[in-house]
Amino acid sequence: MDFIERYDGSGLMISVKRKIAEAKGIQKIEIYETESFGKMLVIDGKIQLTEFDEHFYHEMLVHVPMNSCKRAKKVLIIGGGDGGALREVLKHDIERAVLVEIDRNVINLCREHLGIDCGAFEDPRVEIVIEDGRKFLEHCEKFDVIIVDSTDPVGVSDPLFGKDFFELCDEKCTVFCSQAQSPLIQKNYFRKLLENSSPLKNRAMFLATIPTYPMALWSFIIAGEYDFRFIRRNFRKIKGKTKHYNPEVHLSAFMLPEWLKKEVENAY
Ligand code: AG3
Repeated sequence: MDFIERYDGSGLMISVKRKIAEAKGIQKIEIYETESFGKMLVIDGKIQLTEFDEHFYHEMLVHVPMNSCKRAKKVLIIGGGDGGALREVLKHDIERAVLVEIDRNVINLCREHLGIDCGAFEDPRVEIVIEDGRKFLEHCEKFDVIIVDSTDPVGVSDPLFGKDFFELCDEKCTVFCSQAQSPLIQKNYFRKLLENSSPLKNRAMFLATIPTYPMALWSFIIAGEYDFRFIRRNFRKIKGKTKHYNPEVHLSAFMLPEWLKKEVENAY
């Protein structure tokens, strides 16, 4: 059987052996066993991760901001119900990680059938909150780092790409990082994000290759008081290994090609 995700006149086909699990609540969640990429998580028809390349994404989303902090003890993850980002956050010497996920089905299904959290949900430093991330920000304390691991900016994730959301994030953390969609396709998502995230201080963009995401080139936004002088010191202290991230990859991710540099500069 072939699974196909289509976007803007193109798409990606992945051969699947079987569907392992499915849940329908505020979103349709499916977990598949694929022919070549291990298990795959799909939400509302869109590929969220495969075991083959989820490290590329989660390690960049987490270690780029975490390793750029002078001190990161309290971390907030918005979204990320599969537990991949949480697993990476826990490799750092933190005191507390709060994961705010709007859809409890994502956590339950992934914990039972996917397992990429590697026990992260049971860690005593972790607190899980089932709530809309934007609403949570209105009443939460300040965090050292906020990481946004969302789906595309439609449906339940739409509020996580609004100007008021970025304003709140700017207030509620020292360092901010969010996944920022493909800079090559579905450009309306990307442009909206560039426009609305302008309230963030020191905003910068970085890139990673994620083969199973639209057009394989993915972007991220970092903002706040990040400082690359801490990268190597923090990297040495990470517990457990990384499969993709290292300090060289971290720095090179900020080298934007000319076409993208222009686009980002124009949006600033
Ligand atoms: N969320 C960002 C991936 C979105 C991919 N979009 C798509 N396939 N249309 C990843 C969540 C994994 N924790």
